[in-house]
Amino acid sequence: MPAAPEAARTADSVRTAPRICPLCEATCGLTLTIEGTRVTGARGDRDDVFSRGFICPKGASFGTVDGDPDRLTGPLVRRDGVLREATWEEAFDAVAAGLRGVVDAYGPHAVGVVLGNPNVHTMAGALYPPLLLAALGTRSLFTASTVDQMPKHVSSGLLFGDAHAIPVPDLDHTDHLLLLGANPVESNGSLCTAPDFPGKLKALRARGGTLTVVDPRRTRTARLADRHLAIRPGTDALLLAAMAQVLFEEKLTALGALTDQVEGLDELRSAVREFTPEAVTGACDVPAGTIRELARELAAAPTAAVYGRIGSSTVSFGTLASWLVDVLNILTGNLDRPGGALFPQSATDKAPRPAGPGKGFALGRWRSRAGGHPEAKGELPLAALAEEIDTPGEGGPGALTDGPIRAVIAIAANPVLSAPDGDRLDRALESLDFMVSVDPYLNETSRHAHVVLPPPPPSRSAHYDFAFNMFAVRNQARYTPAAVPLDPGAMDETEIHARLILAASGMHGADPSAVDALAVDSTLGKAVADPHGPVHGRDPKELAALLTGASGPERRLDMMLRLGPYGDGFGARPGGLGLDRLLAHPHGVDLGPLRPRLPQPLKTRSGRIELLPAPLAGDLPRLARALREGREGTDRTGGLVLVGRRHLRSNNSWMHNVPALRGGSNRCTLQIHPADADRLGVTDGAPVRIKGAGGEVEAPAEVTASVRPGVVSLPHGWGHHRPGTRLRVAAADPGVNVNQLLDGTLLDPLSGTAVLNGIPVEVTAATAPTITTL
Ligand SMILES: Nc1nc2c(c(=O)[nH]1)N[C@H]1C(S)=C(S)[C@@H](COP(=O)(O)OP(=O)(O)OC[C@H]3O[C@@H](n4cnc5c(=O)[nH]c(N)nc54)[C@H](O)[C@@H]3O)O[C@H]1N2
Ligand SMILES: Nc1nc2c(c(=O)[nH]1)N[C@H]1C(S)=C(S)[C@@H](COP(=O)(O)OP(=O)(O)OC[C@H]3O[C@@H](n4cnc5c(=O)[nH]c(N)nc54)[C@H](O)[C@@H]3O)O[C@H]1N2
Ligand code: SF4
Ligand SMILES: [Mo]
Repeated sequence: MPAAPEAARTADSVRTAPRICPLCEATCGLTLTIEGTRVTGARGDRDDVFSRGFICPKGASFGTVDGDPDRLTGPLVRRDGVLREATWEEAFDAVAAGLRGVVDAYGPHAVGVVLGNPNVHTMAGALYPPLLLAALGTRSLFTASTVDQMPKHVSSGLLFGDAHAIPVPDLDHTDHLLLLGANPVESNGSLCTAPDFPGKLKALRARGGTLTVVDPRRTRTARLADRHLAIRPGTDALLLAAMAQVLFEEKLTALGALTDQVEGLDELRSAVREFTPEAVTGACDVPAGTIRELARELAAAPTAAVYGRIGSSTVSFGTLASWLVDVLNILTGNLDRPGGALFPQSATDKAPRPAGPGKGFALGRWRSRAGGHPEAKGELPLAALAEEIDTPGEGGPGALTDGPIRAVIAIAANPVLSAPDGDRLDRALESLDFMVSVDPYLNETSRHAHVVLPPPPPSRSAHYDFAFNMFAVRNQARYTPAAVPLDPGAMDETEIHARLILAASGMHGADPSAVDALAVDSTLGKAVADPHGPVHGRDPKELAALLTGASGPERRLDMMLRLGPYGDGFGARPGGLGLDRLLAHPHGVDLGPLRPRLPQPLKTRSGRIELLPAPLAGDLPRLARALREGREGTDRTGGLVLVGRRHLRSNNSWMHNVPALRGGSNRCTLQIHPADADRLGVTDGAPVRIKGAGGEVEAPAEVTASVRPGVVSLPHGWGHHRPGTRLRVAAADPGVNVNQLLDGTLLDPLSGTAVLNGIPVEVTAATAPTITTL
């Protein structure tokens, strides 16, 4: 566990400290200015081996995000229906009793674990949740992945046998980038960790490369491109399938080094035969000739990469689209080659095994109780959380059996805003026997908790990017210790997680360092038994004694680095990586550009890339049917279709409380094309009512030609009007919750991911509130 807090420094001492930014996936190195214990400034760290000084407006506001006065400084426990300040001991007593009561009465699956996005931005979120799930023995796991990237995990699982083997575009070297449903100029990129993504796109064009952006909105990224295709929402899978069809038809496939590593090429050729450009052009609203050109250019480019994100993922055919992205990379020989799409090798990955057949990837090993949704990667759809709580009864065959979920552990998760139908979830959470939130804010979700356990602000936490280094465009490793000591009475988030695990496993009150010790024992035990690993046959106790680090999490990081692909192997590979090296290099250790790695990452049963896995082949007829019936987006039949958007100065549901990041174009408006606005009698700035299957919301219209006709756009993460929160700034201009328009039933069937883009809505002009002049 973390060392005891150092004595607070004197208020007048001004110093700087490095801190990797946790506010988006770009993981920029920052230099914080610290006055006393307050972060008063942040600038890009020019010496950072990866980000080289880049910073965005969010990173520059690190100090105000960190020092938000609405952050909770100590735990809250519900007494007589009211959340009141309590000691950590009281809080964990309440957690232990609350969880125990539900597990004893209803069984482990009656405890739902909900993991939100910031878990991938904290060390705690990477190191402890798997242990929590094991301690509870629950399979009721819901995460932000099923409102985000689960389609990519499923497609990678099926293609490569490993749900985490996700190829990333080689941004620094590619000659040709086809980008679908992503707006990295605002989002700074996702499943492609690249500080200064916009600069990399500009550099690509400056070196003579080409950029094509496919997006129903003319985004800031689209404006940087050589070509922007304003596709009809929800139809990317059709576009990509047609490109694959053209590659086959025009004999443009050139698998190169991949030729002997794939199976199913002929089957794939027949599977996409019907998706000709001429067949899909009407649905996609992209000319057939353009689709052919896209395919030919992809084939002709010296190197090229296809990359798709949110807008091609959280849609009806998200898994098919995610798969087809890699299919195109494979068919053009661009997978696993420099300038194409490569598999990063992160320093905390397991040391590479010899290539060969693996266990493969299974889907639907169990099902959710109420909805019968198949699990994907061990998770159930976040969109189904509400029904798992509020629907009584037993599950069907293969379903979890413990009856409704009666307790929820929500860690860094605000599903009332980020998942479909927040009103229903709101009621469901309120009905629970027990709920605990690990969250710095009392917000739309944590207000339902019986216990709120607040982590300290990011300046008080050490940081290592376990998750994002797996998707980074350059291999590197960086660690920043806490920049400011813990405040009196605060608890490190790693310790909060460890104590939660103890409470969940009936060991409440034990020393939390026992959790790290158990994790170390288990990992080292496996490592010494592994004949291919660097420590085979050694004594785990001897290895544990060699670990360095001032805290349990540091020792675990040291262990993972030393066992990893660049590690010192506990002496087996002198000069290799360990925590010491990272501490000695506060700006990071560069591990070089992405390099070809196949066949080593493959874990399919065949040991090859399985181009047309059965679940995907089984989903293609659904795509064909939608094409025939014109169901892939209703704007073909005259209705409006809703898509989302992100703003550079936002972050999902939790950054609207920072004054410096608000205002300007960062507003919760409904973007609508002038032609649609005219037709509906909607004027710029006037309120409109938007109606979807799950409910209605009202927002000001923003009439703009940047959305294509037939499409409207609302951002997510807004709707801060609910009582009982402590978000004083956000509540003053709450915006509306776009996810209230959804009823939670629209899912990509293979991945259980909510359809958040391309959903039919009705828009009407709302009567403006009467303005009375006094
Ligand atoms: N309509 C629509 N809905 C969407 C999306 C969309 O594009 N459109 N995007 C989806 C996507 S991609 C995602 S990832 C989800 C995100 O949605 P969530 O998973 O809910 O994540 P956030 O809203 O980022 O933050 C969740 C909570 O984490 C807390 N938090 C912040 N920092 C920390 C920390 O250091 N520790 C802890 N313990 N908690 C912290 C915040 O206070 C907040 O309550 O939203 C999804 N919802
Ligand atoms: N500033 C900021 N940065 C963020 C976040 C944030 O909230 N704010 N969130 C972070 C998170 S959790 C994530 S997952 C990433 C996401 O990062 P991105 O994937 O870049 O997400 P968005 O910026 O929402 O861009 C998605 C784009 O898809 C388009 N789109 C919608 N429907 C379709 C469609 O059917 N087809 C196509 N081709 N395009 C479509 C939308 O118009 C939008 O421009 O961003 C991360 N970074
Ligand atoms: S781009 Fe992302 S990681 Fe970099 S400074 Fe901005 S918010 Fe932080
Ligand atoms: Mo996300």
